[in-house]
Amino acid sequence: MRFVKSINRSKTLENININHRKKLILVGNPNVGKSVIFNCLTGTYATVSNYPGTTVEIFRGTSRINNIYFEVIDTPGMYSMIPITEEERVTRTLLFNEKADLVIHVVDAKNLQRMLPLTIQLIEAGVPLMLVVNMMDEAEKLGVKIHIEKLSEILSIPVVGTAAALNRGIDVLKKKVYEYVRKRAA
Ligand SMILES: Nc1nc2c(ncn2[C@@H]2O[C@H](COP(=O)(O)OP(=O)(O)OP(=O)(O)O)[C@@H](O)[C@H]2O)c(=O)[nH]1
Ligand SMILES: [Mg+2]
Repeated sequence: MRFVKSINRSKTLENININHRKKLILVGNPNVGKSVIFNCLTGTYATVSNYPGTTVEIFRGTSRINNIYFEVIDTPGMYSMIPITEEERVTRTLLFNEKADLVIHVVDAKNLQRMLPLTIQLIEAGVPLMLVVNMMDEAEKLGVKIHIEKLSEILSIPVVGTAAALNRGIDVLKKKVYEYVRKRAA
């Protein structure tokens, strides 16, 4: 499902000096809410392009958190860092070529156990990583309780709980993203 409200090449990355922008890449299994989060972060404008030599669509948008501008990249769903599909190959290549300041792994709170192996793979790949446990609303309805702080402690990476479709947790996510890149730049 696509959430880009408007495709506008001229208005997106305009006026923003590329050297001053931080890069943020959203990755995760299909259907976990990456594009909803992309939209929460970037708002109205996004550009879409095929990854060179492929039919895989990559969405890029801009986000501003306090005084920092971000280029946000929404990737197609992937199950593993060992690629099988063209989408997975593209996402893997993007991760290694784009040199993100932060990679956000989005998982579905209802299926945490099934999705954490990719988190481990991303940690092992050495990317600067944050975990977003999305669909907390649905997990709660099912009586699934997730200890966000404990998870962060165990994985040694920042973890944020969100229900992006309800705009829940997005402010906390933005705050953590800001703190992360500030700390990394220091
Ligand atoms: N209840 C609930 N639904 C959500 C939440 N986040 C996303 N969704 C819904 O989940 C579905 C998938 O969301 P997308 O953002 O398209 O997921 P995606 O990860 O981009 O999927 P792919 O692009 O196919 O990899 C949509 O119907 C969203 O409305 C959430 O926090 N709570
Ligand atoms: Mg998507």
